[in-house]
Amino acid sequence: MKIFVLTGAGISAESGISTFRDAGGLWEGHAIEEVATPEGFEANPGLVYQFYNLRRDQLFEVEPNAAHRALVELEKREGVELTLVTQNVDDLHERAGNREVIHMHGELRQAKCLVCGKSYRWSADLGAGDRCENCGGRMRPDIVWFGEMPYEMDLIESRLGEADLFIAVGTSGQVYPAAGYADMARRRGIPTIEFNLEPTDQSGRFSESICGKAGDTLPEWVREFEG
Ligand code: BJW
Ligand code: ZN
Repeated sequence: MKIFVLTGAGISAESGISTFRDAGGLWEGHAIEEVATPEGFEANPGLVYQFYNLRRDQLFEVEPNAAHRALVELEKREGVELTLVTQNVDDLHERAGNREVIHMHGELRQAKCLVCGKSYRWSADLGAGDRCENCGGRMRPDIVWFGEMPYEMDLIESRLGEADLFIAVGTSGQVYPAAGYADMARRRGIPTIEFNLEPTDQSGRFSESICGKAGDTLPEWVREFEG
């Protein structure tokens, strides 16, 4: 069975990483649009570097949780072909042990050249003084900001087009194109399951909504899943 899983910030919440649209959606008084748009970066690069440096540092303090581990168990299950697409920029799916993780919104542990686009593994702080080894250009966080094209769109849509089951975990369904995937799956007539703390505005798009902490509900569902 081909299972397509889309994860969002809610799957990492129990590891201690904040979600985006709680607490008023602000980071130290700044709206997400100020720190997650090309215009925001141009206007105040120092603030944006700081935002992502702090979040990169945080990766060293957090661990994958039971929901991440449940997706590893699902990937290993006989007869299951898992496509794991995450909107998250943390590395908790990899650290839990999933084989293939598609980061459609980029990765905190990567930095990208503003000139030639080459992407590098980056674990130190990133700043205006850092330069690309390939062309000498300035560097930015390798994160997909609003108005930019998410990564691996063709691969994602082709996997979605052949899936037998669609699962969304811990995402509010407010950011496109990811927010459209449940509808695309439903139009194909496959079952769609949402795991979220609470019913979302998007719950109507799913054939089943399982409410509760993903760290509780997802392991239980995986244990009972028979393919
Ligand atoms: C739990 C839990 C627990 C908590 N257990 N659950 C108007 C209409 C349609 C589209 C647009 C529009 N205007 C603009 C657009 C496009 C725009 C968009 O969608 N905007 C909307 C806000 C309207 N999208 C884009 O710009 C995207 N690009 C694009 O469309 O390109 C096409 C194009 C390009 C160029 C020209 C022409 C076309 C790019 C989107 C990039 C998103 N980037 C961000 C920030 C970067 C990453 C970072 O800094 O970390 O990615 S935004 C932010 O939101 C982040 C996330 O990946 C993303 C999704 O959020 P997510 O994961 O759903 O988190 P939350 O916080 O919203 O929800 C958490 C959920 O978990 C909640 O429901 C909780 O209840 C739940 N929960 N604890 C289970 N324990
Ligand atoms: Zn370069």
